[in-house]
Amino acid sequence: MPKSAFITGITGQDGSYLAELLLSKGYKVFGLVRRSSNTNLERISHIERDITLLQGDLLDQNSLANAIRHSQPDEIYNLAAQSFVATSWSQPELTGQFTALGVTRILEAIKTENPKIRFYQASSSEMFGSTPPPQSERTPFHPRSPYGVSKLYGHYATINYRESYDMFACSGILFNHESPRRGLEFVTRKVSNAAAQIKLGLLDKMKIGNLEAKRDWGFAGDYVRAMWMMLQADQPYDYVIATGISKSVRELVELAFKAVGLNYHDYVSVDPSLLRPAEVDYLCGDASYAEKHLGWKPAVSFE
Ligand code: NDP
Ligand code: GDR
Repeated sequence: MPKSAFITGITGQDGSYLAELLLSKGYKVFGLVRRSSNTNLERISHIERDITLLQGDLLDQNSLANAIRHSQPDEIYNLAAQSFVATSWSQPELTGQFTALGVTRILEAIKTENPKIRFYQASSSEMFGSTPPPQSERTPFHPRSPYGVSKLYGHYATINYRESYDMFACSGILFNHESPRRGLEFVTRKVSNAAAQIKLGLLDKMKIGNLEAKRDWGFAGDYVRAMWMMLQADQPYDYVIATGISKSVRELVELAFKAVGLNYHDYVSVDPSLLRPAEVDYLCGDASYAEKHLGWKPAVSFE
């Protein structure tokens, strides 16, 4: 029997790469999509015929239980979230509903439908917030946004269901990971897109927020491999997934503009309205535990 997997957030960046990976391993893949007046399947249109999409929403407990009953998965990957940190200040309550309570809803649905299902929760380096690097599984959390606070709730909910009900529930504490499928509002796509448009004469200038924030940026394709590896392990555990190399937003901007033969100083200006109420200044992960226990290593570098 081929294994089957159910992915929430399948229409997002990570969901699309994970679905591809699982299909390549012979899985039957189910994905949760929420109803919208416009289709939103660009990232999975190339594999749409190979997967089964089920309607539901992290805000609706019943729809989650129905989707699990229908798909009978061996593994569930909870990737759905309000994932844009900046928006979490303007929509803090909704962010909590999706990103925090959504995790409890899906854990409850698993507990009721089949507690033997293996569960992956998409935790985040944003949970470390202001705690200085290097950040590992043993680093204390201090989130700095409603998003980070919500992710921390989901993280501890996952640990709590593992400890209370003996469920195979893991969290991957993933540092930033990017790709050509990244949403345009995130800084890597915003910058690479603007550099390309300016080069082509389609845009004059780019406004940016904090140039000094430092992030540990990896490639989404490498990171979904880690998610899958966590659910194949003998025991459930939580793992930091990162490259161990941190760069500033300024270095990212410089590199992107240089790649198209431009000097960023001529095109980029800081717009104070893009600064966040509280910033996460410096993230750099230590993924040595994942390397030792899962054999995971990133293949794609920042450059
Ligand atoms: P995206 O923003 O690209 O995708 C988010 C997904 O969640 C989309 O499919 C979206 O659906 C879905 N979604 C949002 N709200 C709901 C809801 N109420 N019900 C059902 N589905 C919903 O995120 P990424 O792929 O980048 O990230 C995946 C997960 O990993 C997220 O939980 C994110 O917070 C977390 N994470 C991401 C990191 C990164 O660097 N990318 C790092 C660490 C953690 P729709 O298409 O309808 O909007
Ligand atoms: P982040 O990603 O908040 O780390 O969350 P984002 O790309 O939005 O920001 C990274 C850093 O760049 C700074 N920045 C800007 N960011 C955006 N989006 N737009 C700008 O114009 C800009 N200027 C400077 C930010 O202040 C920040 O310091 C991502 C998401 O994928 C989360 O879901 C995930 O949990 C974390 O990564 C790990």
